[in-house]
Amino acid sequence: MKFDIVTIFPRMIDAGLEEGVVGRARERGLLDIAVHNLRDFTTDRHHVVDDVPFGGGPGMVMKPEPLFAAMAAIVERRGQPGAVVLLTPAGRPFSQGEAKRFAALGHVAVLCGRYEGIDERVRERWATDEVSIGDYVLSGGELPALVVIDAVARLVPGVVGDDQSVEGDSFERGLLDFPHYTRPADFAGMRVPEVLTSGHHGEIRRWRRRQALRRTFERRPDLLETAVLDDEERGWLREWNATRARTE
Ligand code: 4GX
Repeated sequence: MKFDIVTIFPRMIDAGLEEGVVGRARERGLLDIAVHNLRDFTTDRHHVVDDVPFGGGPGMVMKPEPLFAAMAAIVERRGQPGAVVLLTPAGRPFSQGEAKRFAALGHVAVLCGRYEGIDERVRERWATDEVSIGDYVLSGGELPALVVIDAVARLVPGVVGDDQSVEGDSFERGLLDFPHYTRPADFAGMRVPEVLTSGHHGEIRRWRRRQALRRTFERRPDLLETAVLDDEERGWLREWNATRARTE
């Protein structure tokens, strides 16, 4: 999987991609990630990347020329990406489904904006996808870019050691995760649920499914609209809904 990131803060991107499973996957050659410093694509003495907005108003806008030059260089040196992703609060909400789509493309370029945003002509010519990581305002697209790259990279075969671990990820199943415990079985009187130490693997799986569903029911009922459930899980939901209806 190939990524190209365009930013005025390349060290911020580098730092976020050096650690953990993504860092190790890069070392192993599973991920080919190139970070491009936008200032390298300026032609003026002071490496200026922003300018005042036409029409007036506060803040600055990223100039089109360096961004066009960076994208042209990426296509030339690295090939045509399957997607050019612009991080912006005005984008489609990022999701596990979007991450899967990007992973399947094999080569993704990511544009990190700063200031009030980028010249609209960059978006028109280059952006194939506009993505938001959530409804809050950040100072730039670098942190969202790291979020997107991390979520996509984990879906590349071999990046996460254990494929079953990815399949079990909460949003892969459309439900929140179940609670996890490790040793000691008794920590200052706080005991691990007995079923987990019972060795009854069928009962453990059942308990975990029920806990995952219960958490989703309580915290993120919106996810239940699209979750794939079996008969037993639908039965649990019916019970919990009936209890809620009776106590309201
Ligand atoms: N999810 N920001 C981008 C500057 C900007 C604005 C418009 C391009 C177009 C954000 C988010 C986010 C703040 C990153 C504004 N660049 N991005 N930046 N939330 O808040 O993705």
